[in-house]
Amino acid sequence: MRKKIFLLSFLFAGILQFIFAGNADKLIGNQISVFYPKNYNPANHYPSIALLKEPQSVGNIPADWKLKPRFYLKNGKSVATLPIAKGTSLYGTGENTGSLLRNGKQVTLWNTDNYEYKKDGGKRLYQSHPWVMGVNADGTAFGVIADNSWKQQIELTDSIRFISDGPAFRLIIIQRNSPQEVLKALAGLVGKMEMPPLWALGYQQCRYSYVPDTRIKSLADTFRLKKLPCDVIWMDIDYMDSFKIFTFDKNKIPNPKAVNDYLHQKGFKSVWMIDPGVKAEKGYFVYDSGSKGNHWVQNKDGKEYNGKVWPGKCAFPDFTRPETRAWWGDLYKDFMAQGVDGVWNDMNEPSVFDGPDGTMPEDNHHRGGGELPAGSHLRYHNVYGTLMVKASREGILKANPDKRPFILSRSGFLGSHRYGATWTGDNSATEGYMKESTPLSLNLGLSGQPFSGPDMGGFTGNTTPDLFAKWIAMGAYFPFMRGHASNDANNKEPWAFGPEVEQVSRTALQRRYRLLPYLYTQFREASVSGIPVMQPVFFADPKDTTLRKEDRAYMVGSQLLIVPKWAAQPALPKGIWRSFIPENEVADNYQADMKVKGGAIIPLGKIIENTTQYKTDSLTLVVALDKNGQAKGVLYEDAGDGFGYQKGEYLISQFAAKQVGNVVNVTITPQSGNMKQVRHHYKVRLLTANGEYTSDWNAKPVIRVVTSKRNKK
Ligand code: NBV
Repeated sequence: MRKKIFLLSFLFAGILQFIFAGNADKLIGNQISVFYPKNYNPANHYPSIALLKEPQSVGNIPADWKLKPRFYLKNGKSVATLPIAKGTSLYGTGENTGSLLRNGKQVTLWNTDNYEYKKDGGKRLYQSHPWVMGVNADGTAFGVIADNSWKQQIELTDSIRFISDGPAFRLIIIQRNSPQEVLKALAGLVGKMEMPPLWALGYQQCRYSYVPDTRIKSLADTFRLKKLPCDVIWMDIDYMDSFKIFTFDKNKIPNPKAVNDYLHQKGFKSVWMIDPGVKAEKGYFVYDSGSKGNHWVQNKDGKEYNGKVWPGKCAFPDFTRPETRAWWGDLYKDFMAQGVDGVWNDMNEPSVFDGPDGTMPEDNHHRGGGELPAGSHLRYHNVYGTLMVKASREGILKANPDKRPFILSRSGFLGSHRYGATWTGDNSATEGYMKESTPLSLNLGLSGQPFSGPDMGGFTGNTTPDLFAKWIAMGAYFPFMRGHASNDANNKEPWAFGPEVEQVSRTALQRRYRLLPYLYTQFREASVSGIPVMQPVFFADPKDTTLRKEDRAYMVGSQLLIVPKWAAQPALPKGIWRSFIPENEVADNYQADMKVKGGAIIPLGKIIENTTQYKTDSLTLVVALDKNGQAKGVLYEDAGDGFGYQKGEYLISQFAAKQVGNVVNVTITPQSGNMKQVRHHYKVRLLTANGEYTSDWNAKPVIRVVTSKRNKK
């Protein structure tokens, strides 16, 4: 056996040496280069968890390549530095506290269960993205990946500096003409988000925890009774029997299938929590089968590692092992058969109550397998959650091969957006946390993860009516929109704060649901190009350096600007941006200002209560002309779930508006996809400097709006 292992590792080292052929710096794509330190040993990093595949040389680095890193060892740590020119704005570094602009910041990449972001001054949160994007003074941009999963720090003081506790690592550098192009190139390397089911874009209601079953049902009933749009109800840990994953507490949830059926009948989907810690209790089927398959992470002596989490003493699956990932994935079969729609992977940094620094010891042992070598927890800690979600996704897909999986994961790494969405952990009910949630999600988007959002309303502490109203009015446009509350906090459902805030919530939620045709189109865009759904304002004009810091206002796609009511004097892009308010809205003091870019057309749908009612048969096209009297827009449609869209069952329609004299013609042209087109009825709302003009509803492919006084609104 030993001989066999020796021969295999010899072969493995040989293959690696061949692949890395002297670790020479090289060009690996158009304006993308990889740089190696002299003492680089591929066995310490290969295969990369962040990258889709091992990059291949396409030639030598051009002689005029400017961004050259320096590698060195300092105080026993491996360092890589990239000098930056004056006027460079830095972004990315994943999930961070603080402002959108990262210049001057320090970040630790060591996934941490960071309650209220208080540990280590919030310098490390639940995820690690060894990635920095730089925008030069002239609007051109670059990006740097430190292809390294080991514990490390990013310092953005006088230069970009990655400092690792692990062995020397390589850097991949992308150069492009704009930040958007950098993100497309990043997506080419680390992959894109898969299209989520449409229901995951709806409003989601969570609490730690909605139990028993009667409470879940009455929660669902109240949403419908009050006509507050909502798609998803979330079940937190208390549904489990003694916190044992893949079980249900018989007293609280005697019939999980019946609960899910009830929710489905009312047009809801359900998401249920699954943590990585498995109660170490003989006779519990997950622990027994895990022990039989030898699936647990080991301590440094090669024995089963145990640590304390919710169920007490737990064992932890070693997700570096392909056999363990397959076993874990198969556990979802019976679970999903209960009618579960989505899964919430929490505590997967992993969080261990009695472990050093709240996690596993760094010298714990992961056995690896397949291409992944055995290694210490110091090497695999930051990717533990990512490998867990990968295994969850594969298992859920196997259980329900015709449905798009939806998984929410707390922990993540650069590239984890390939497997699931995320939220920004345990925030608190204060205005500070509310404001911070925008740069948090923006920087996740600038680090490859387009599907994120905060615990809306704030997780810990009691939320005041005013804070809830402010938060729901600004959060209605985030890619992921879920209200959540800790077990000791007040009720935080939209009706819990009295009739005024309930109406503010209804308006905000109706806005989100009316925007779904546009929002879903942005998700499609992110899934094909890597451009984030939620974008910083400076994306509207990367050359305008006055926009670089703005992180109160934000954009959804490139055509819609959101300015929260509370954002005083935000820096906004120059040019034409026209505000609009959806028809028949009840006015209040909280709703955000929605601005359409001059030259853009935004499709709005009808007011619905959940996405099972989603139809694109009646669309309102909100048109803002550019200075040449023209505008364009896109609509992406598909079945909202399943994989037919990958075989062409989708429809992309183009909208184009053109002004000739006092007439604006809006033309709708199917562009690609072979999904049967529903007969669309359109109404145009033309926003101009002199007010608004509307057309009647009709189904013609060209809609005429006459900008005469008669139909001016
Ligand atoms: O499962 C309970 C909570 C959950 O509600 C929260 O969203 C997670 O971030 N979970 C953490 C564990 C305990 C939090 C105190």
